[in-house]
Amino acid sequence: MADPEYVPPKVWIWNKPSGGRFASINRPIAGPTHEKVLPVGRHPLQLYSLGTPNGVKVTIMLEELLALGHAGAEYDAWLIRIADGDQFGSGFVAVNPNSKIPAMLDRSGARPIRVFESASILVYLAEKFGAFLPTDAAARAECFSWLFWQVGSAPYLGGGFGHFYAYATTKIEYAIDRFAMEVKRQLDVLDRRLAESEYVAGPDYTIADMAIFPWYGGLVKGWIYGAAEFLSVHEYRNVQRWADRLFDRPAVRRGRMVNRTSGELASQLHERHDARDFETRTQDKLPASG
Ligand SMILES: N[C@@H](CCC(=O)N[C@@H](CS)C(=O)NCC(=O)O)C(=O)O
Repeated sequence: MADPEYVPPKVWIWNKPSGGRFASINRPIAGPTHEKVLPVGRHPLQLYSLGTPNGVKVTIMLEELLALGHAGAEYDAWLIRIADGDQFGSGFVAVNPNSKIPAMLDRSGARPIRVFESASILVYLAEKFGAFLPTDAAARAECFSWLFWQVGSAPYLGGGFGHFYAYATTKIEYAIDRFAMEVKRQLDVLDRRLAESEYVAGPDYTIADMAIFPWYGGLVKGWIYGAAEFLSVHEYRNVQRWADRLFDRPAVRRGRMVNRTSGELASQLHERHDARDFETRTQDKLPASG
């Protein structure tokens, strides 16, 4: 139930931290908070990101493109620590005025091209390399429909369910019920689709799968929010089958390691500048920093 004591004032003002896990980075204004130039590596693509579900969509795509032999998809992945406010540095804001990871610079042409919003980056890369996006009109439309289904749905999962179930300082039954209901409905949408189709957009693996997997695959595998039991995710058998299949792909496994800062040290590759980094530069292989 809503807090009976709280009566919203006539005009909302920012006079206290929002509370919850991300209180230190939440603010009601955009723009940079400090000057900071972004690093640039030697590869055509520069990625500024973190290994969250939104970040992982892009690193999976880049690893898949490289696995297909697209050398032009070589990339430097730089770590943006959002809990430290790196997304508010002037260099980052110039690449993404929305101050959220992931953000990418394509430096392969005469002038750098900035791309932000994870789905936009997926479409950009799919078009640039002619991969993981069907060309047939009907199949392409289906792929975009599911891709944008993810874009519209995941905020209910992350900002709604995940926030109130896992991060909020108080457990509000009304909010958790509302978003658990919606997330279970979304899982059922996906489960029914995957009962009739091998991959989300049809018989082929596409950017729609790459976008949906880190969120909904992560949820049914218990990787995000620790809510597998609460949401009875075992019920979504087709989503489970699909998630297992994606997780079997070496590029997906590599993509999940890039810019990752939690979990087993061997699974964390904070920055990726070379394909060999997966073997030599995971956190278990680097000297512990003071
Ligand atoms: N719709 C955006 C969402 C990106 C997003 O929410 N990124 C989060 C991490 S997963 C972030 O950077 N948060 C930092 C902040 O809110 O200050 C996308 O898909 O790229």
